[in-house]
Amino acid sequence: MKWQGVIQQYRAYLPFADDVQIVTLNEGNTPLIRADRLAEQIAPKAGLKLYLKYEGLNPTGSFKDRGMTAAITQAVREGAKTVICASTGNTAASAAAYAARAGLRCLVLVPEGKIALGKLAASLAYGAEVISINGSFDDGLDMVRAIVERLPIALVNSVNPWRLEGQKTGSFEIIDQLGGQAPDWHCLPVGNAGNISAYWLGYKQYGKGLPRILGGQAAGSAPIVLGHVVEKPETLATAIRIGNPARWRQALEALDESGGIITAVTDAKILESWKLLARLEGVFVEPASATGLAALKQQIELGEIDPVGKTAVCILTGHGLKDPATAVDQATPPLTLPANVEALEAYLAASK
Ligand code: AN7
Repeated sequence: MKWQGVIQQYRAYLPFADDVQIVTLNEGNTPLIRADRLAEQIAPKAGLKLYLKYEGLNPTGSFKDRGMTAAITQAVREGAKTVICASTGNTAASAAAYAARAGLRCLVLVPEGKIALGKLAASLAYGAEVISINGSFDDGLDMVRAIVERLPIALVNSVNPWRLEGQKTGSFEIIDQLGGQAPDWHCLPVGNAGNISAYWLGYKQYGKGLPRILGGQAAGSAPIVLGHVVEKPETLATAIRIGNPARWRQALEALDESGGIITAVTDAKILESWKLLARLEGVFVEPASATGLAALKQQIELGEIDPVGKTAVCILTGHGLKDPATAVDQATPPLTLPANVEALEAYLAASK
């Protein structure tokens, strides 16, 4: 059957009215890529079956589109004319795109100077009203939660339950792509904790086995690991620069019920895994998206996870082109040569 987005594909598992008008960009159906070179790097000779769920290949370049098709579909159903969210960037771009498609006004609040360029560019291109606040994502979330109490505006952050409904289709897809069974480990970055909560809902609902969940937080923004709010979250992985996750309680439930682990990884380790993904497997992601892999690598090194014969899926939440500045900062600058073949030949001779 032709793929027409996650609502159409998994309709039987979603609580939409029969006659709902679906707002979709044909999101989902992202590749689950076997990564043998990477597996050998992080767990030599262990026979680890490692898979990468490349969510950066969704229509707006991040996993957020799965939940956004659901949230915008339901907002339209309920008669909304305006939607709003706070965002570190990806939710903003996704909300802006689906709102454009549905003909809704869209406002997005982003932390000033802490949103990656690709996310800002996309949100503006889709015609959202982008509002920069001199505060964190958490401050923005407080603001949008308060404004929807006062004005008839639909909130499309993952505190909106429809976001989780759409997002949980990621679990269904992984199980389908693995031939009908769940992996042993499901590894992902944790920011506002919508994704971890949604995946766990999905695995439980599908009834085809349960993985253990491994959540990674950036060390400078690790409230769930620390057990307290982080007032001034910091990390180079700006997508997950969040100090007070809205779905904190549900994340703890997912971790507890699955026998899972939540751990903090340093920015250096996030970048290390980000580089391994690109250089060993040709998969370019934004830094936050490497946090699940960094957590897995770290827990294997610490002896907390035994990789032998296991199947692990790492959720790669956003595309590398979201954050071109970090990619360029991390690289050696390109070489400059005169425009002739002799110069190129001389370079190759010297660099053998
Ligand atoms: C690439 O866009 O919170 O734990 O406002 O963009 O469900 O929050 C983004 C989060 C991981 C964390 N990876 O997911 C936002 C926002 C990427 C992200 C996360 C985000 P949640």
